[in-house]
Amino acid sequence: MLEKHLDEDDLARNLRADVRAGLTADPRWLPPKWFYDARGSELFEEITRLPEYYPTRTERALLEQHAPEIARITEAKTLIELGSGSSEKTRLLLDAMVAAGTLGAFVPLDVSESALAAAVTALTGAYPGLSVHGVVGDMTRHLHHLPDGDSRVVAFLGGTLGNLVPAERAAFLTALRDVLHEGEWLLLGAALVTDPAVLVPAYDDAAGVTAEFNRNVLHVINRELGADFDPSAFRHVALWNPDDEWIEMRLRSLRDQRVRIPDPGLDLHFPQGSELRTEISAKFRRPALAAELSAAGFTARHWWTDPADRFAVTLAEA
Ligand code: AVJ
Repeated sequence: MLEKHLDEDDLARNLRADVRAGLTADPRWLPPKWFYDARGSELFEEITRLPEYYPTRTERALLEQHAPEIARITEAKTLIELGSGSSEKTRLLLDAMVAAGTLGAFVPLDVSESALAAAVTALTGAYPGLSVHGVVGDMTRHLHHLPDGDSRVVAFLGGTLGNLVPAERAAFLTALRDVLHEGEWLLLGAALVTDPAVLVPAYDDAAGVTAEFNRNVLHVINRELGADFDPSAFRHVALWNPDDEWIEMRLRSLRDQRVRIPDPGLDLHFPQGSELRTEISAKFRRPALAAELSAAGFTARHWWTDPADRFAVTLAEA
């Protein structure tokens, strides 16, 4: 079943506020959550299969290796997943937790209703004994709608924490800690700082799928707010920011152009070469991540990485 905390109105209101704030700022920016309409979620799934995009397969290998141990340590009765998307990798956790005999419920939460509905249907069929309860919501606003319980594990995979800037991460982790009881768990997937020669192509693939994904946010704004962006007049840019240790995705205007967004009534000028930041994807180091978790009231208890040290799965106790 699906529980909805985002309807079309709420979505448009929220997008309008973000567009007003981000596109009138200097430099211009937009939050990455607006990539994920039905098309954007499909493009992201395509990204996860690209040769250059190592995070998904690296994390999957880690989960394959360690899911039984994670199930044993946590004795999860309820698995919650934030930003669940297709929940494809999560099946490894579900298999292990069902096999351990503890799990009764799975609660995926995502902003994309289409991706979530497909996942809930597939998982309900694949796990007949399990209660699968999808929540359409925004993880930065709707944590209080998650079901209460005991022995809950919150999975936050894929490196999505890196989409938030440090202050947002602190607020988010603290809010998450607040809805958990002592002894419950956060299972966090985090991409690690690694060679920019590996990082940058992961966000600028040869087939141009990430470029399409990036431009998709302009299609979303056109559809939801009646704007007249010409997405083909913006070029995809991905770069490594060594000071902040994050990947930035930007859209660069290919020509001097104006864009009209009727509601909130913006008339925007994009000089040729001007940029709009659409995503940050922060990469982490172990001590700093442990410190962030600890500042939010979690204790990092376990840490697993791949041989190349590009991705970590960590288990933190509330
Ligand atoms: C889904 C947020 C983890 O930051 O790597 C993939 C999104 N952006 N390619 C990431 C993304 C460009 C992805 N996350």
